[in-house]
Amino acid sequence: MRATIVGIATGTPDGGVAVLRLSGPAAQAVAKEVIAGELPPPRRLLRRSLILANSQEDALVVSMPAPRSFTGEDVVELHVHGGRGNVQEVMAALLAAGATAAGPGEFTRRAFEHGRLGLEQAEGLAALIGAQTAAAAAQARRLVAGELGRRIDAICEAIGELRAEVEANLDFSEEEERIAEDLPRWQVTILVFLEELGGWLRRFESGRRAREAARVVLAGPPNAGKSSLFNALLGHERAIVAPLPGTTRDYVEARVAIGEYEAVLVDTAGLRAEEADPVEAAGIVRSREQVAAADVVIWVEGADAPPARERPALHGLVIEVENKRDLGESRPGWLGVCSSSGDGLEGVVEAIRRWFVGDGEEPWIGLARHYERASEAVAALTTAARELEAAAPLEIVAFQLAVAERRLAEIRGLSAAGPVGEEVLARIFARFCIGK
Ligand SMILES: Nc1nc2c(ncn2[C@@H]2O[C@H](COP(=O)(O)OP(=O)(O)O)[C@@H](O)[C@H]2O)c(=O)[nH]1
Ligand SMILES: [Mg+2]
Repeated sequence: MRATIVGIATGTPDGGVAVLRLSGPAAQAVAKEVIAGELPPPRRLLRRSLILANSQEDALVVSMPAPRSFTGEDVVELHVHGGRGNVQEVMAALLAAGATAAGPGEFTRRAFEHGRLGLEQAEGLAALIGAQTAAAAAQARRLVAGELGRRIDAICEAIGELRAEVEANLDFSEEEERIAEDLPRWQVTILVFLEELGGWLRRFESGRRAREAARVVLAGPPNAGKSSLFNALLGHERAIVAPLPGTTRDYVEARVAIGEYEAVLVDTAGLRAEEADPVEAAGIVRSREQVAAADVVIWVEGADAPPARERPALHGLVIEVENKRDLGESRPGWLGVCSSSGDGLEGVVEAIRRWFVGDGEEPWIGLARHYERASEAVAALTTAARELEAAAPLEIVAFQLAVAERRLAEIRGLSAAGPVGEEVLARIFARFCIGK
């Protein structure tokens, strides 16, 4: 019989309340052993005393019998007072009653094994627990809710239908005419699949951006007001501002919220050609490195200065900002700001935000594994389309369609499509905390 596991389900045992969760065939028996009195009826949270080694603990207990529980097994949750000492004592009582301590991700893994969750939903849970921003959490919740899973099921079914049709023609390969009739329709169908999957890959990419912090580098000539703009965006004086050119010697970075997203803002030493002292020169080398690694470059020049003579090749999203607009305007078309008063700052924030939202399609969470499998499905479908075009044997076309189906099904971890290897599962669930 499978072990009945117990884990602390709340993030920290030092909260006001801690939740211990039992899952497995003996969950109810183990709980009964510790509770004075009856186990509450299913799905009702009732107050019970727990008998501990030297005292009693006042708890709220809920029982969720299989299969309608998170893991698909019998589950009992005990809500007890928080605090390490108390939680350890309750834990000890449950272990003494026959439960085994859960490993990282073991509850979620059981949920996956009992078909309560697709693998991508399990990964979504890990992402939700690890989400550092509201945007990341929102995406993770959608993954957990099964949005991607439903689309995968739908497209796999459609690819499967096409494959069945192609396979049905395998035996009639001499009937060239019939196949010639179906061919254009098959090709169009594959193109529709490719378009859909191409959209997924784009949305995975914007999802990745939304979850990560963008590296936003402020660069430009000395004295343009880069450090002033950096401080203004941060809302406090972090970088040194001075009227002397060459004040910022090394780069300075800080995290800043960009609406619901997050950015690492980097202030750099001004770029100038004319010779600087060795320290400033070293700073300039670093500035160039920062610019090269940037997702977004905010190129700053001051309204009181002539156009910069030196401007490195910029890539990524480039935002041209003219600072010191209180002193005039000499670069029409640039975003104008006045770092000293804060005028125009919202425009800069909005421009950075565009890096995250991209072309407006709603971003999806796409973990690296999802992106890889979907890309492999795209490659297989592309090959299938090319082979149809080249009048290759239909077996080969059907094979490529099957590969595409299998790659997509692997995102969900479905065993019908050939089980996802133990190694992959172990890697995914090892990332969880204990108790999840
Ligand atoms: N009038 C005006 N002066 C500014 C503004 N922003 C910065 N400065 C001044 O420009 C000088 C250089 O600023 P700083 O932020 O150190 O420039 P950096 O070398 O590009 O980092 C300082 O004397 C700032 O007070 C602005 O919006 N208006
Ligand atoms: Mg500076």
